[in-house]
Amino acid sequence: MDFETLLVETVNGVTTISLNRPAVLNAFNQQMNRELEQALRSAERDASTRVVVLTGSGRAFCAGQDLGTRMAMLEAGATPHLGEGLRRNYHPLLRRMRAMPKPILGALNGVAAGAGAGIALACDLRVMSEQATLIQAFVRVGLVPDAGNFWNLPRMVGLGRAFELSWLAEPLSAAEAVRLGLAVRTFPPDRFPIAVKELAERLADGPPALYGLIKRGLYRSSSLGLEPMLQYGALLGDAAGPSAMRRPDAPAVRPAT
Ligand code: LHQ
Repeated sequence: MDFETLLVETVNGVTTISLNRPAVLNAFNQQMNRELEQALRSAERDASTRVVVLTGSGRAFCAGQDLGTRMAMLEAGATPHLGEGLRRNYHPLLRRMRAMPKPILGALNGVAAGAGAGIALACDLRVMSEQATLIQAFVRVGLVPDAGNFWNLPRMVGLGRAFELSWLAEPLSAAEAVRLGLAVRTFPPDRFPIAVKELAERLADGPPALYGLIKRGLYRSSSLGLEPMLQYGALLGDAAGPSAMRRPDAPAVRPAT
């Protein structure tokens, strides 16, 4: 499938989707929202994709909503409806990322701001180039955070840090992002592509059905109490045995003696 705003390639079970509007730091226009949703849908269906890497072309990951497009709309007399833009352009994308049973690795090669930070935090895990930053930029442009940030950010960093990041809108360094648990590893910029490839291929080598079940369990844990989560975990446990054995090259699962 060819896209105007994305580069997509699949190698060794890893589908890399690069946001590709580098002149505007990969800011989202409606077309990129739509194309990203399509690319994720086709990666989900594609049997040769075991892991998705989401990254950016050029020096940024994503600078959020394209403010140029937004200014042009305002100048043309359009009334800003943030909620409608979020419902139409971002929510389908965020739902698709959450529902996809395959791992999504966010490879933050550079700055992730506003809705770009929202999409980054909606990946299942993140690695960052040492020069990358995360910015909850919304208040700088008169907006409240969303595109998933309201849900993900406080769960990841706790309420105090979520207030600090959202109100002060300062760039958070990669090292600090790892310290707060927002990213799992940093790599020097010159090693970033190869380090991302190695990690993604390691994930692609893992048991896909188990990874999918673990993804469901971990996300469900954010909204369930202990007892329902124990029950849900047991259901996932039941599902895990046969699913683990579905992979032809998986070692045989033997009952514990
Ligand atoms: C951009 C952008 C950009 C267009 C840099 N758009 N061109 C959700 C849903 C619905 C509606 C509205 O909003 C939302 C939520 C949002 O995401 S609102 C947008 C939130 N994002 C921001 O506020 C970030 C705006 N950008 C920046 O603060 C800076 O560009 C950062 C800190 C990301 C990078 O700074 P620098 O490294 O100094 O780069 P730069 O500022 O020089 O930008 C390079 C070029 O990219 C420049 O164009 P030019 O033609 O002068 O080279 C910028 O105009 C363009 N650009 N962000 N969001």
